[in-house]
Amino acid sequence: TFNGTWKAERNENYDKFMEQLGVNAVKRKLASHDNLKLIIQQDGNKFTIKESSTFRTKDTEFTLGVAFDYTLADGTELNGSWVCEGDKLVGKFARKDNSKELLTTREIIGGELVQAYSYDGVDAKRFFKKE
Ligand code: MYR
Repeated sequence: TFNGTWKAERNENYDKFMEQLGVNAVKRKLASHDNLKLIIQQDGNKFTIKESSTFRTKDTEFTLGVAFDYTLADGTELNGSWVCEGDKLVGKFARKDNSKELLTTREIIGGELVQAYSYDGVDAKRFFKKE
């Protein structure tokens, strides 16, 4: 289950990933230790994600398989959806400004929530520990 409060602990290749997205160096530096916390609540096909970081707090609700709009902390707008594949959540989003795909997955590995990201040939991961 994804339910719980998850705090970002470490990143893999996240700086390169953000660079590919076009995030400038100053913001990337801040974003690399943004104290991101996700409070995830799943009720059947419905998810509520309460996100908080040094940049903002944001509540997002979505239903698996149903597309929704989501704005990144830097203002980049996405549209897409999450689906469930086995024990994995798979998110397929596209940037509204250039239509390029942003793929992301969430899975629990060894008690950690691992979120993987892929954009324009660059892959990254963030690892979250349960609070
Ligand atoms: C959610 O489930 O938390 C809401 C929808 C997430 C959409 C995809 C998130 C990609 C995040 C990329 C971070 C890049 C930072 C510049």
